Amino acid sequence: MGQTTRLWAVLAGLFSIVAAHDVANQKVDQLAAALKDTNGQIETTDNGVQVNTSNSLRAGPRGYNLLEDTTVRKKMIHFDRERAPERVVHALGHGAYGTFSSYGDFSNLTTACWLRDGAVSEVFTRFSVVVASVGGSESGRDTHGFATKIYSECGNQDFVGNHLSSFFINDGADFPDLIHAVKYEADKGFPTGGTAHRTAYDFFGQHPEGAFQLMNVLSDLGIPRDVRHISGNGVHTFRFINVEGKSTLFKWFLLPKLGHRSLAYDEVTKIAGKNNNFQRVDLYNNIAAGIYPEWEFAVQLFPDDGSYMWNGYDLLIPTVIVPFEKNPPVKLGKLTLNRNFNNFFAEPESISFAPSNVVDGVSFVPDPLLQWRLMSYDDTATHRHGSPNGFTLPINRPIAPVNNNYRDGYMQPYIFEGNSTSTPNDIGGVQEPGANAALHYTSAGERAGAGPVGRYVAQYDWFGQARLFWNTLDNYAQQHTVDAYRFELGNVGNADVVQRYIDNTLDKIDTCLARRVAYGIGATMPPANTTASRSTMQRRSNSSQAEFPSLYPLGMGLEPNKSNEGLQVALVANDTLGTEAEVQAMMSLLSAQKVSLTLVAPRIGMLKTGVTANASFITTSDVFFDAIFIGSSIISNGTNSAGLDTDPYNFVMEVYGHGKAIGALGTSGSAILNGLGVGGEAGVYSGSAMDVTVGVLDALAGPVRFPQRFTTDDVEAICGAA
Ligand code: HDE
Repeated sequence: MGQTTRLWAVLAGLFSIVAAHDVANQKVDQLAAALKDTNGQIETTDNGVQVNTSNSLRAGPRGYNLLEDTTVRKKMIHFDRERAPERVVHALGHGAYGTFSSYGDFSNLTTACWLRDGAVSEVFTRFSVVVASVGGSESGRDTHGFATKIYSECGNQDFVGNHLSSFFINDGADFPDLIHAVKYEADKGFPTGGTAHRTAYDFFGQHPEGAFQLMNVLSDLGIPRDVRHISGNGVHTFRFINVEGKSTLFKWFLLPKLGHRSLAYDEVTKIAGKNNNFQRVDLYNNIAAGIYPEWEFAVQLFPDDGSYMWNGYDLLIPTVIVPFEKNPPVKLGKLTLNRNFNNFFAEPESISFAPSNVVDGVSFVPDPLLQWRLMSYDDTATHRHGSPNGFTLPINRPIAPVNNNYRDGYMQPYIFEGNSTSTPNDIGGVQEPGANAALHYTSAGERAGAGPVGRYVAQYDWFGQARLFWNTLDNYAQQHTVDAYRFELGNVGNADVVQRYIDNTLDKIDTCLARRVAYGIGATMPPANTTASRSTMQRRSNSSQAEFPSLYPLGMGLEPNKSNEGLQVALVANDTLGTEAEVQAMMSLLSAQKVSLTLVAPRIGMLKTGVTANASFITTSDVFFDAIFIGSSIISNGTNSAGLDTDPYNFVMEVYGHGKAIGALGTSGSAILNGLGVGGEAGVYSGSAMDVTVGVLDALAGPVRFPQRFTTDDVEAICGAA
């Protein structure tokens, strides 16, 4: 290669990096152009005439409204149609903007431009829950959606995943049935936000392939603290294609740099009542405070030999997961969420994701669940927007040029020039891309598509996969999962459906699990068969002994030294509890870790101690805090044994009951803790403000919760000796 051409190549390379960077700004500029600022403007009708629309036009001060009051009528007509249909699933959601940065040049794998060296693309990510409708609680136990749209220079690339790695069904044909079964009972209209009911467990009982996923949802993974502490999972296998047409199969993940955190189930139910928007508030406020959550985009790679099998794992069955220990994911890039949206309806509500939105270099496999998704999302978006032109909305518009012969349709925003509306054409219309634009790929002999036409049901050891997860859980995590099954099945209200699920699903996974669930809800316990359960009963201390610890990222000790960024702690204070000096001492340590402190007292404002409370036991609740502190007592008022009045007492004891860290400051600290009967317990600290704050921060970064406080079953009594 000559001197000059090499120089040109380097320049071209440099230019592409510069272009990539600008790509991110291009979307920001495109969105900025769509912003409409009506603040301070004179009110007008929709035809631009300034008018008062706050008072009806009437025949005299006490007369009838006039039909010719077109102003208010138009206002009313628009208002009556402001609600667009909510999503049929994942209706309850929120999101934020950010960037996707590639960690290097991955053109060996794919021609996708968002994985080029130095490529930075703007993104929008929407988080959601599957079952609840708009207005429900985001913290509810459910599968959480994690959908990201990358506005790359070669087109929009959507990754529409969930926070859990598997799914409930293998064939999209069953999806409407799944959703009908988990949503409210048609003849009652309830429950509207969960699966603890008859039709759901009748369905789950018929679909053992979903047993692993359901157990994930019923473990503490199903009740994440917030969306900054969940991972994204593509579930399906996808295909990378590089410029030579080489196909490599992959499963994608978004791994949270902050690690995983969950709530306690009792907290979930209380947060649902006290602030059903807890998760969107957490994301919004953290981004507003400059605390930007990040995830690493990682892929498990599988050679494409045309069989869609890898080491015995069937890559065409979406419910089958490949443990990270077997195929460690490779990190290719980073997602950072760093900008809140301007308008909820125009952005998180109107965005339309579709797994079919891929750029050249990314493609699909013949997975019957994925295949139906390639149809459904575009279809439902057209319904939701009441128009096939939803892709022209600012939030859905790519930065890459869109030129095609889509014409007309409701709310078509463009005035297309010229008369050519077909391709191919020789009259100067839209031209076909060159032959090599077609997405050709070679895989070592595509065999999966071969065989007689028919309706097939995938076969796999469903119960084995669920047992693998059950055996990964430590005994506290198992207890929480047993309690969740008891809550769900205990509310089904149909003994046959319950017993069938226990006998035909849980007993096949683990007899001891089935017996414990049955025991708790008064159902018939399957006969004990200690042989099968011996392994579980022995493996009860912690999950690190498990074969695939990655299956349960909340496992004790799996994510040590987690960042505490964006967590919230409270200091319980009143006119005799808490000093300004200890508040200052705590603040220096807490702000260094970007942990926010709220001072909670019987009233908001300046207390006799000189401390200013910014919340009260009425305006907030202990369930919103990850740990709490009790201010040092400047006098002991002896109002009750612990020296705490009812509200602070309940506040502290509920935190204790949820297994969270508690710190009592100053010399009075240990007396107050002993008074509460929790002195010396794990996760309970007393001493100087500095020492206690360090202790609590280490607890938040380490064990986070102290499950030793929770009651657990007498497993041997229920399941027989180990
Ligand atoms: Fe969805 N799914 N889904 N889904 N899904 C929708 O599209 C569908 C599935 C997921 O924040 C809908 O725009 C079918 C798996 C997320 O806007 C709809 C099947 C996974 C979101 C739809 C599945 C998902 C949706 C409803 C089985 C995890 C929210 C509104 C064949 C990998 C996206 C909409 C957002 C939304 C259909 C299965 C994730 C109806 C037919 C598996 C995160 O099109």
